[in-house]
Amino acid sequence: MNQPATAARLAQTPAAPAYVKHAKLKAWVAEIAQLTKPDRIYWCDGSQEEYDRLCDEMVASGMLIKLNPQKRPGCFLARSDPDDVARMEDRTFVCPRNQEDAGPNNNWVAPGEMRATLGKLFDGCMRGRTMYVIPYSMGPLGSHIAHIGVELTDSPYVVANMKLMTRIGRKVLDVLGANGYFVPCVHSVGAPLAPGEKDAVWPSNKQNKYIVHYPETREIWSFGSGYGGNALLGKKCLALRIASIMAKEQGWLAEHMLILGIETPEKKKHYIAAAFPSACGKTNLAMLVPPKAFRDKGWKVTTIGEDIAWIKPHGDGRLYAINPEAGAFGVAPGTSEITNPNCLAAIRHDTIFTNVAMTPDGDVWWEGLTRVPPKELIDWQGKPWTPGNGRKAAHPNARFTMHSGQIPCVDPDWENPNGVPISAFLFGGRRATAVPLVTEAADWTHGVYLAATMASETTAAIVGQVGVVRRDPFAMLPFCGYHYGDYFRHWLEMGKTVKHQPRIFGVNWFRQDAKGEFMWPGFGDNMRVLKWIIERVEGKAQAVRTPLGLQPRYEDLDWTGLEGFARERFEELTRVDPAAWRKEVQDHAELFDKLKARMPKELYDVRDQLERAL
Ligand code: O2Y
Ligand code: MN
Repeated sequence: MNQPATAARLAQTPAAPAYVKHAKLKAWVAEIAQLTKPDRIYWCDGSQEEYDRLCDEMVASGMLIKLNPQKRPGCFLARSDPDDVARMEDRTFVCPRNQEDAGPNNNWVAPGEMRATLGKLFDGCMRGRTMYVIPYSMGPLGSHIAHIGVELTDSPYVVANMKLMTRIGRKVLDVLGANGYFVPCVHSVGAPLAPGEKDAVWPSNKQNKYIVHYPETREIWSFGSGYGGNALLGKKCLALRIASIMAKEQGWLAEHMLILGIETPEKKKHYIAAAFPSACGKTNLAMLVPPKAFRDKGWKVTTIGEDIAWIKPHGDGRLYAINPEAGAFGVAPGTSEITNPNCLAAIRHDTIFTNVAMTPDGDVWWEGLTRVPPKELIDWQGKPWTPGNGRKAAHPNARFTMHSGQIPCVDPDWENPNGVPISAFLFGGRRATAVPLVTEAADWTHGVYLAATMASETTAAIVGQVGVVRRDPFAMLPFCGYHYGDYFRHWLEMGKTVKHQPRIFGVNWFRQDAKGEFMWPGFGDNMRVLKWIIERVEGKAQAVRTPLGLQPRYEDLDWTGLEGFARERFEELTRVDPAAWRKEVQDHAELFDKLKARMPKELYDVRDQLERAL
């Protein structure tokens, strides 16, 4: 990697704290400061005092609102600019030298051209602001699966969120030492301040937004947005796009997956990693509360992570996973005592809310939190709101940021540096039609096919159309940092590296009946499907062969507590409609066609078999 370390640069390095021993890091910070020209440089130590001070400063500047300490102790509300409310896929670029390497799944601009564009935008972009240096670890400190990044940002909101969601500060520099490797990340809201100019409450750049990744040098540059995945560069940019590239080179997997633990009544512990596209209920599944009848029998669910998994082969022939994050940036709307009580308990305190509504007594509210909305609210844009006025009180992509340690059902091993062994992979999307409740792949290659061809209806987590079915292989469409064909091949190869391959399953909680109603209750009742999956892994449950793979019969699921669920409804929910599937398989062919320059032949073979079976 290209980290400059010339004597001249070092001579110009602004004073870094004495504990910073890494000469290349200091030189790089100086270099970026020379370009961006901040008024001040601040090295984050990661302490609680530092977090409290920054939050106080943001309250003073109006960027944060302190919520009622009786109702939400340690909580704050941020309201973003209405133009800066979600990830922007059309402004996200992966720029390897060779365009083919980015694949048709990424926006590409030649790196030289992109550097020229960004060079101009970043020149002086931090004037009037502080540049914060955030050393951060993705993964438990010192874990052999973890990696270190350093984000330079002019947003104190980013620092506060990174403190909750990753491990930041001095302890990271201790692990980095004098020569350790770090991923360099530069972020600016792109709103320099002239002397005496009043700052915006949520500074951003309306004209220019860029989220850029350079694979060869593993650099991340983000300009113009202060929101979520665009600005918290450890998350989608490092932990998925750059990490997916590193994982391919180094023989591991960086995936858009939650990780949950399941303890059986026999006290056997299993871990499942599950990939779903954005805002498909991953947080709810990761923190699932089993139905009472299951809890009474001794089934327990625990959370390792709710968005990202880094997975490595282990000497015992299994795949082990860590959650590289230490907190969540979860979607608030729809989160309630009924859908996710664990999450609601986690965000009672010490949480940053973004773009939710505020009650007159300084608490928060969003659509779905309560059945009946409060009589009056201040909406996510700071305007008075009353029920029935035709506007949403919270933005559909409103978020909470909280530390994973606050989740009541967090797994005791959530910070285990060695990770946890994975028994099964789940791949799911939001599909109103065609896709059955659960299907087990016949083998690893078939499982890779199932994941490669998954699709989902889009939601508010991204800017653009909502409710359109799009192919989202492995739920990685916005996050795979290289050509999807190479990515599928990497998955096929990874299967060969482990003796004990996790089983692979496809799920769909969102199938609808002819009246447009969801056929499956979802939420805690998903435990019934998870139980079948665990029993398949343990060789205890039956399944029937269908053209799509193996499926449970009605009698293979445990219906205790849901006896009213009719056999006919289950059969409809798991039905394979050959006509719909012939169309699906055609869509698969179209996807493969777009990727054909690098598609593995094995997946064409599975497609042909599926076509014949139908
Ligand atoms: O809107 C954003 O920037 C957040 S996107 C996000 C946040 C947390 C978890 N997943 C996602 C996603 O889009 O997959
Ligand atoms: Mn996600």
